[in-house]
Amino acid sequence: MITRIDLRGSALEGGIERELLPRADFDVSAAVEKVRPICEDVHHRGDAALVEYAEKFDGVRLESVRVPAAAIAEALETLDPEVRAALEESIRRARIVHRAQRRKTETTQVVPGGTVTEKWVPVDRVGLYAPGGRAVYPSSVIMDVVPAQEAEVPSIALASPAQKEFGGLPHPTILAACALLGVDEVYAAGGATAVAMFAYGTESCPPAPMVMGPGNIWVAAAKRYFTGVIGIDSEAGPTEIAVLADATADPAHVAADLISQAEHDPLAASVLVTDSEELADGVAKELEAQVAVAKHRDERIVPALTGKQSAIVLVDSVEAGLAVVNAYGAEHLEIQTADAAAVADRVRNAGAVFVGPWSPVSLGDYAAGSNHVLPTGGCACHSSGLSVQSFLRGIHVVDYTRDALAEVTHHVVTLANAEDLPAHGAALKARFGWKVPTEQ
Ligand code: HSO
Ligand code: ZN
Repeated sequence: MITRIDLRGSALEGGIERELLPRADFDVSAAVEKVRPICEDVHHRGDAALVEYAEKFDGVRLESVRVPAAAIAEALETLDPEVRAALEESIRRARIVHRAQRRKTETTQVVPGGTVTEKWVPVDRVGLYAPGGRAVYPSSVIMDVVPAQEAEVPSIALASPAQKEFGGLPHPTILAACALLGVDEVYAAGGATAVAMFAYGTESCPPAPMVMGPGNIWVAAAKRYFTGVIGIDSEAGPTEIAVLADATADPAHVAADLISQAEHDPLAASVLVTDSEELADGVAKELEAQVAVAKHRDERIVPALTGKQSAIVLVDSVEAGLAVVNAYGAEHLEIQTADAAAVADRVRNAGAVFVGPWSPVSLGDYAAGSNHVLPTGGCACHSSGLSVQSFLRGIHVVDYTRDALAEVTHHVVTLANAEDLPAHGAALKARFGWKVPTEQ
């Protein structure tokens, strides 16, 4: 069912064209045109527009865009205790990892009397998004909120689509996760309307200078629309898993992992890169058997695995496989080879790497402590997943004494003149009787 791409015999070590590798069409640019009028409508009509769009897209009339505190508390009270325990453990582990990401203010003495301090300051406020269309992911609430909290963002708000089934509130498990995390500012808003609500602000939602979190193509398009206006994380498209495996891997486990991410979306990508034809055959066989009994088989898993974004890629060696996965830049990359840690060490492009037979992607989705909001579509070649750093600005604080400034003035004046910007040099000379101090 899954396509095979045979790259054996090609010289891959020097790199490979990314176009040769499977990938879904996810045309965010085209979607930007569609979300533009929606965003502008939210800009001009505020809450009234949000209520109308919820009615149109989610089929429910909202009583209020802001979720009442009582509804959040009630969601936690009625949460299944086992789900609560699992969410709590996921939060606990995520906190351990994200707390370790906190940045310390660093002061560097450049010359005697001249220091530059890098001060890490969280954004004043962030609007987070948790999907709630095809998928309702309370785990994404954790992955959004924990790094923002560990970054000490003073004001954290979260939006998730209104659910008809729950009277226009976001899904109760989303609300319960908010309650467990201590997030009390929650909005029933979905897709582009949620991003516009945060970007512009409405009567009930103050604007936020940053909007983060995963979402569908409309969320990605709205984020792109606001690029340069607000801070955003990297665009998250359909989920991807790549597995680099050799003959030592267990075909049943590899197949299960490929299916696990195919379960998200018909456009999800599952890619196996292997130097073992035997493993390729074993995984193909396992896929048939496991997909046959999988829950979301017809609507998501089969279209994902048979789509052009998924494939088994045959290569001559693990070395060649590394060239392929580095060119691909998967959102999630599993290394299931002999000496997996050494191979993983040589991965340069991936959203997150999962090492060896006991670190499946599903562990990272829920409870490894790592973040699951990761760059997709090859964006892992230039961007990182969500982390404490995503919510911080590093501000350089420059502090020079008179002597330290005097010592470097001639260089500044020279460079200013070389750029034909003499007023720049004059700003220093003014402090030294309009002269270059060394000439004094
Ligand atoms: N694999 C998804 C995250 C997720 N999985 C949420 C299950 N729930 C993107 O990293
Ligand atoms: Zn997942």
